Formats: sequence, C-alpha cells, structure tokens
Amino acid sequence: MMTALKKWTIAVVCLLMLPALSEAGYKKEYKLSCVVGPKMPWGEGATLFADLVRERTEGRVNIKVYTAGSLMAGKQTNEFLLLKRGVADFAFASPINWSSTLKPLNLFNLPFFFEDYAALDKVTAGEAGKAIEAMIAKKGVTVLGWGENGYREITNSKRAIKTPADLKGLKVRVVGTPIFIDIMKSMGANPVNMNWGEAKIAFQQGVVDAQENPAVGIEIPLKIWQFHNHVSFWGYVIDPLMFTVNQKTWKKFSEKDRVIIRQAAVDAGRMQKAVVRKGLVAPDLSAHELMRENGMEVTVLSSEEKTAFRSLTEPVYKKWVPRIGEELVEKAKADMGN
Ligand code: X2X
Repeated sequence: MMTALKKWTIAVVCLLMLPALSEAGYKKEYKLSCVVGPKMPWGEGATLFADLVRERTEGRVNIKVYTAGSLMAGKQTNEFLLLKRGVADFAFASPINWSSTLKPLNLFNLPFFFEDYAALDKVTAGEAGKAIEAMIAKKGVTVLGWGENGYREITNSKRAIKTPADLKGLKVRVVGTPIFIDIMKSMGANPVNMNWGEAKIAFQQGVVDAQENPAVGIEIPLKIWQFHNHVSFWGYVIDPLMFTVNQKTWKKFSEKDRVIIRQAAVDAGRMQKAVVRKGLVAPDLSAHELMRENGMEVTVLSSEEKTAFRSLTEPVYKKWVPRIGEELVEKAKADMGN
C-alpha cells in the first residue's frame, strides 16, 4: 500500500515535471535540409531562419542546417520524400528539386513564363500560390514562407548565346527533373542530368559545356568564371525557394512557437530574396559588372531574342501544362494579370 506521503510526493513530482513534459514533446534538435552549401545566399537564408527561430523561441526550437544535400547523400530530387518521411524536419527547398515528385510544381519550370520579379511575387502570394501550398499540405508538408534562388541564366565555355543557333548542340548540365530535358531539347541543346554535387566537378573537368543557375544566387559565389567565360541573361526560368516543415513535427509545436516560426520564415525569406535580386536590374547592374570584371562576356537578351527561344518551347507547354494542371496554370496567369 502506498502511504499518503508517497502519493503526495508523486503528485508534487508530477506537477514539477509539467513544464518539462510540455517541452519534452520537442526534440533537442531539428534537422533542416538545404541542397547547396552554406556560403550561397540560399544556404545563408537557411542559417538566418534557424538563427531567428532559435533567438525568438529562446532556444526552445533548435534547428541544425544540413547543407550541400547531406541528408540525402546529394540526391536532390529525393528531398521531398525525405522531408515527408521525417528524415528532415524542415527544408529550405527549390520546387525544381521536388517537381519530379509533385508535378504541379513544374509551374515554376515553365520556360519564359515569369516575365519579371513582380510576376513571380504575384503568383507566390496569389491564388496559384495558395493552391500550391494546399497541394503540398495535403502531402503532409506545410509551406511557411517563400525565398528565392533566382532567374536561371545560362553560362558556357564555348560562345556567347544570343540565338537558338548559338545554343545548338551544347552539352548542358540540368537538374534531374524531367521537364528540363524537354526544355533544353526543344531549344536544340544536348542536356545531361546531374546532381548538384557532381555538377560542380563536371564543370571543373569540362565534362559539360554549359549549365544554368542564378547569377547572384549560385554562379557568382561559385566563381563560375573559373570554368565558363560566357553568360547569357535570358531569364528563362525563375526558381523560388520555400521554407517548409513536416506536419508531424509542426503539430508538436505550441501555438506560440508556430507563430514565431512562421514569422521567422517570412522575415528570412524577405531578406534572402533582397540579396539574390541585387545587382540584376537596371540601374543597378553590379552583378553583370562583377561577372565582366572576372573575364566573362555578358550577353543580355532583348525580349525579341527571348521570344525566339520561347517559341521553340511550345511542345514543352503542350506536354507539361496538362501534367501541372490547366487550372493551376490559369490561376497563375490570372495572378500575373495575363
Ligand atoms: O542543382 C541546381 O542547379 C540548383 C542548386 O540550382 C538546385 O538545387 C535547383
């Protein structure tokens, strides 16, 4: 038989443990997945988010950033599945890497679809953005906020690219997401899939002639001029980024912490976006200047020159709009005012 004193002691101990128990639902450390390294603005954005969350939750939520695809052994197109399964709790992710699993995300891969930054912002903040967030939520992942990798501009070691004839036959590294093979083929290039980790080695070894990535987001921090001496600003695809969390993890946070984490994603996304957009729009073309200073020939395509490429990608639209969903594409067009 338990004595009254023992019962009383147990009750007090339980009461004392209550705050500890509510925090006990929390992990000591949460994992955040990021495909690129810590020195790219994308990686810095991930760290900024983790820092804001740690500070504002007074250490209750401690996120460790796993850069360079380390949670998925570099296989970037596996990221969504890993997040869904809880191998990662959070991801600061590009839709490009998820779009082989989540077909509607190919909206962002449609070539020459987003005319400028304002157009992208209208979509991510608009009805299409809401529909995308709802689609991802149904799969067990919550979108907390948007950041950006940037417009993907093509660089190569052979010649200035201004017309489809210049692109013809060039061996271009693309991400292992099927639509990119279709896009490059439609424009006459010779695409090859590669994960980001291998791609950097391929540039070094000259295994490929060309690649496409954001200038400020990736090419400048990578010092792409070590491998390629031509860049063409053609703005064919813009790559947003999303702060995301696995819902099993998300549900365990208190309401107060959820508000804090969401706001941290919005704030980190806004700051990170400003970084990757800098120096790319007149009058501030300092990013173009920097590439020139490092020996690159910088080509900026006019809208007529872009149209020459865009018209070749018609088969891509025919094949991929139904896979993305007619309705979503229409929503995005309406958001942009088209
Ligand atoms: O692999 C790429 O090109 C990169 C780093 O931009 C993405 O992860 C989409």
